[in-house]
Amino acid sequence: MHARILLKKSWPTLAVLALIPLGQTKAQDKPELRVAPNLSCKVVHPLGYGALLAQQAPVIDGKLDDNVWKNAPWTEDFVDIQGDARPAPRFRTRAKMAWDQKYFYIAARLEEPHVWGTLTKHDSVIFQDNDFEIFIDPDGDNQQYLELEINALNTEWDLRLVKAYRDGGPALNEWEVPGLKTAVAVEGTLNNSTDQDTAWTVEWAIPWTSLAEFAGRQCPPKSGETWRVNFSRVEWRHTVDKAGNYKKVPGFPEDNWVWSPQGRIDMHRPETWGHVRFVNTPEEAKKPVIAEDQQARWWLMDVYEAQKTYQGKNKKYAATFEELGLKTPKEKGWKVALDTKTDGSNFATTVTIPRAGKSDLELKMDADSRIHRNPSWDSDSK
Ligand SMILES: [Ca+2]
Ligand SMILES: [Ca+2]
Ligand SMILES: [Ca+2]
Repeated sequence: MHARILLKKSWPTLAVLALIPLGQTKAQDKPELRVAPNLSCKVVHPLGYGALLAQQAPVIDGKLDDNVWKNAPWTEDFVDIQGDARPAPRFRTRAKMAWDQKYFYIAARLEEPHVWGTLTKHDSVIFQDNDFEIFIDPDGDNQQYLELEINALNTEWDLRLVKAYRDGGPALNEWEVPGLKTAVAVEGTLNNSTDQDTAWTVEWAIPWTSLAEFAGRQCPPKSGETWRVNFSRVEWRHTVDKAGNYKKVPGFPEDNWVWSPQGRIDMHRPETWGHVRFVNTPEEAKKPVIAEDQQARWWLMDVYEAQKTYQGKNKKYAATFEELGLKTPKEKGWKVALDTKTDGSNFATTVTIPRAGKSDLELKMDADSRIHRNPSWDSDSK
C-alpha cells in the first residue's frame, strides 16, 4: 500500500506488555492490556512470531511443501488493517517465516476463489492488482525500512522508505534487492474466469546482504534478536467483462488485510508492525515474544501524535507535556523528558527505563518519529 490511501481515519491506540505468538493466545494467558495515556477504546497491539532457523533451505518455487515450512507455524489469520472493529476478511491469509545464514525466508498462503493479475513490469505499482506485501524495519527506528510487493504473476516491486510518508518519505523505487528470489504457485488457474480457484501461495528468499544496511547490527541477526515486520494483502472487488477478463469494480476501494493490525488505513506506521524473533530451536520459537521497550515506544508515539496536533494548531511544537495534555506515565522508575527548541521548530522526547541487572534503556524520538535506542542493539545483546 502506498501514500495514496494513507490516513483516511484516525484510531486511538492500545498497548500490551507481552506479544504472544501463535498457539498461545488462550484465554488464561491473554496479554495484559494498557491504554496509552491519552487514548482509549481501540485495540491495536503488535503481534509476535518466532522465526526458526532452517535446517534445509526451501526450494523457492511457490509451493510450501518444503521441510522448513512443515516445521514453521502459521501466523495468526490476517485481519482488517484497522483491526477487529472492522469486518473479518472475506478470504483467509496466513504467513510463515524462517531463516538461515543466507536468507530471511517468508511464505504466505492467500485463499482466493479468483486468482488474477495484470501487471508484468518490475517496480510497477503492484497494489493496483491483488497483492501480498512485506514491510521490514530491522532496527525498529521507524525510518529506513523496506517494502516488497508481489502479485499472482510473480511481478515484484521493491522499494525503500527513507522516512515514513507522515514524515515526508521519500520512497525510493529505484532501490533493488540483488539476489532476491520469489515464486508464486496457484492452486487453481491464473486469469481464467470460467472456473473457481482455491488459493495462491508465495515464497520469498530475501538475502541478508540486502537487509544488512537497514539493520545497524549484526546481520543475519543473532538468535533471540527481534525485528519489526508486517504483511499486508490488498484485495480488489472484481467483475468479469464480456471477453471473460477480470476487471476491478470501479469506485470500490481496496480491502487491506494484514498480519499485525495497524489501527488505521496506513501500513507506514512501523511502530505497529509485528515483532519477529529469530531463534535456533523449536523450543525458543514457542516462547512469547516480549518487547521490553514496547510501552515506552507507545509513549513516544503518543507524544509524537500530540505534538503534530499541537503544531497544526499553533504552528510550533509544545515545550511541555502539560501543553500537550499528556500526563506523566505511571510506569515505575520511568523518566520522561521533552526538549523543544526555543522557537518551537523542533523537539525531541526521551524515556529512560530502569532494567534489572542491566544498564538503563533510553529511547529518544525526534520530530520525524525516528527512535534512537541507547544502548544500541549490538551493545545491549553482548
Ligand atoms: Ca517451496
Ligand atoms: Ca530502520
Ligand atoms: Ca525497485
